[in-house]
Amino acid sequence: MKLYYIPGACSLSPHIVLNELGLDFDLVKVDHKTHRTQDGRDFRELSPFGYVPLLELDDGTMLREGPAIVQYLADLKPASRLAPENGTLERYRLQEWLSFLTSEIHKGFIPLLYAVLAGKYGVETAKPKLEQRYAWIDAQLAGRDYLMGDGFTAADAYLYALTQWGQAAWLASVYRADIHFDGLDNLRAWYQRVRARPAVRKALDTEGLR
Ligand SMILES: N[C@@H](CCC(=O)N[C@@H](CS)C(=O)NCC(=O)O)C(=O)O
Repeated sequence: MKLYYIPGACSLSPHIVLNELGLDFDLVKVDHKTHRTQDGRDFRELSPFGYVPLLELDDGTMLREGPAIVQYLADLKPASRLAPENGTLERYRLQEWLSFLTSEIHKGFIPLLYAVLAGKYGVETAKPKLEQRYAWIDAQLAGRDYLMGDGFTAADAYLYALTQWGQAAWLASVYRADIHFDGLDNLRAWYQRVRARPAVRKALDTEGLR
């Protein structure tokens, strides 16, 4: 299996999941400016829109879209409980989280990513919405270690990959668009808890993120 990734991008989520599962995999780095892979291929020929994550299976099948990729991976090792069993209400709860993260948080960052083009108005619209959604996540984390309760799931990996964007220097430099987590004590404790996991530390080290 190969995971195509850009350091620090949303592909960090399946990277963490692969580490958590202890699966054998290769990483292929993609240059976000040139869209070329580290072995010199044009990434847009592999991924229609040129975005990561992309998972290449051993038979050459390509699987796209982060929420689908992490569920595919977790289902390879059901005992890991990174995704609850298919067909159970808990599985739909995981999909509820992954859908929320992909549409409300992940894509919520887009106007900030494009803030230079969108201008100050775009930031002033996008930032409070993200902060409101992070406050809601903070409330959901009250009294629980991870998003779905006592155990780490694929949803935690995704939220971690997205939350580290919040205070990135490039956001702070553009119209002070960085997201503040002040007062969100549950979220901050969760972040440190996830960050301390060996699988997460290994992914951060590999991507040169600290
Ligand atoms: N819908 C896709 C979105 C993936 C996405 O937005 N990837 C970004 C990084 S977080 C990317 O590769 N951007 C590079 C580009 O678009 O050129 C998913 O959820 O997997």
